[in-house]
Amino acid sequence: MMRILHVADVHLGASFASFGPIADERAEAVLRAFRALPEIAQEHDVHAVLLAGDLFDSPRPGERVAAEARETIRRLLEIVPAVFLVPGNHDPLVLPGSPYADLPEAAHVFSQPDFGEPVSVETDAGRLHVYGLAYDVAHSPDPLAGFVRADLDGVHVVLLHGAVRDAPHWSGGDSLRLTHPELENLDADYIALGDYHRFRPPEEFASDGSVPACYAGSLAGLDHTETGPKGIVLVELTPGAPPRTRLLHSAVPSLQALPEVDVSACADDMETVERVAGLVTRESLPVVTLTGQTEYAVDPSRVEAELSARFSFARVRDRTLYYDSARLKELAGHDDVVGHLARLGLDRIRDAANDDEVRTRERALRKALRAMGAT
Ligand SMILES: [Mn+2]
Repeated sequence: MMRILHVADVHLGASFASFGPIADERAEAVLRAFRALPEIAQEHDVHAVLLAGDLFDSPRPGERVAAEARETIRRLLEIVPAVFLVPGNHDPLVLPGSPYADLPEAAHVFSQPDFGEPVSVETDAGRLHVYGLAYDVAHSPDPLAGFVRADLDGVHVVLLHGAVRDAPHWSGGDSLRLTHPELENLDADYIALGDYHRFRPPEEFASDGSVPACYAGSLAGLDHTETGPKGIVLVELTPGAPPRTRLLHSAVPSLQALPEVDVSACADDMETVERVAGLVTRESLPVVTLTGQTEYAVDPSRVEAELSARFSFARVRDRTLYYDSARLKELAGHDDVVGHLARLGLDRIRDAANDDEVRTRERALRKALRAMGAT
């Protein structure tokens, strides 16, 4: 059985700006996780490593990043007989000074826009043939049509960076576009994909294993939308059988999506914070959406600040509703400025044309009440 590490979308040199004050820390953690690849390759006794594009966040990511990549790939080549790379849409080979040109010679970078003959290597688990290309829309908009499986014994693997049409991240741009039938017809034992940032095993392409394609996903969430476990894929390949894949989690803290946390029983922001905190898995960074009809006016920025202090990073989206609360009705009954404000706000909410407008108007009312110290 042949074992391969499939890595994609590391985005070395990315700013991680969406992580605010911990952006630099996050960038360092991602770099550390990347540097750990040789140890992981050794631990799992793999026969080859595939990097499926967007290793770098930009075509010219700077000398430090280039040197780190060079060094890690050099160390990888001490562990495995072969490392294969394709560029991605973030790090195309179009500009001079690409860090891909600087990698150790034994690493194989596919730099041509068409599939040619595979690159073949001998491994302890037999021969491995890898096909790849550097997508160039101007040269060849549909390079998959040119794929020919070589008549050679061993395991045949295709390495690509591209967007599959039925994937949620499908979008325009100059990315390689892949269709389901194209992948199904590609006569390969494994199709290692990069571009989509969530792990998508072959079973998600076809439940019967007929499409041996897999997205490794990003090594770590690049922004707070990339929730869930991230890492690298360990692939086990036996000729004639569907590939078996397993996600090895990276050590970079993952973002935990908490899509609907009902906080209607919470009496204030601190109780809301406790409620959320109790749901967060150890070492995860919460990305939470608060819901429910509350009896107090949630201050999402305060909740986010408190959670960030505990978990080093948090994102809070507020979908709670307050306008139907007994507390607000009581405020509206006051014969003073606060009562007037509450009545005005409630009237405006009642006249709202849709749910979005309700939420916008409610948020405005909450802000106004908060400013008056009356929530
Ligand atoms: Mn990417």
